Amino acid sequence: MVEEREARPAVGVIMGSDSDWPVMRAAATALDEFGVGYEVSVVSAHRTPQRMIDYARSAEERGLRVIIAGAGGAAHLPGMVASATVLPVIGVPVPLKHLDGLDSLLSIVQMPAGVPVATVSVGGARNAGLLAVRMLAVADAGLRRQMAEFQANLEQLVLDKDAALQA
Ligand code: RP5
Repeated sequence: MVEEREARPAVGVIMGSDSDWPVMRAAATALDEFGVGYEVSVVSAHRTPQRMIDYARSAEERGLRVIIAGAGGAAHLPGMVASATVLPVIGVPVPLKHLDGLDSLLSIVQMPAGVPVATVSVGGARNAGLLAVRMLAVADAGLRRQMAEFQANLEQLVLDKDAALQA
């Protein structure tokens, strides 16, 4: 069940390039499933550094509560954004055609102590969306109920598949 929420987006979904969108849209889909408002922007650590800093510094006062940041290759966006905001940042390593996303993963996950980024799997944008929902659910009983329902459905799906296998 999706409930009505505040009009201002709670989640910022950003990515280093519009070429990341085919991977990153799964985060937006997950947020849609829970009725969580979000904004989507291309913000590049290397090509638009000032825009990245402005985005991170203004995020909290604009009402964002969580930032999902995806990037590929030398994927510095999630870590740099985390360094310029107090909001939780979830990093999505986007796989490019070389190195299978291992470069993206290592660029995002190996943060220095003091500047955390919650890194999901390579291409794991759906889990980034779901993790953002869980973060928001800490202070939102309605979202917690939705998440419990989602998990129960997930379990039922596996049980149904197993039953089909046994038949
Ligand atoms: C990164 O460079 C972006 O996040 C993207 O994954 C990668 C390639 O960008 P494009 O050359 O496709 O714009 O910063």
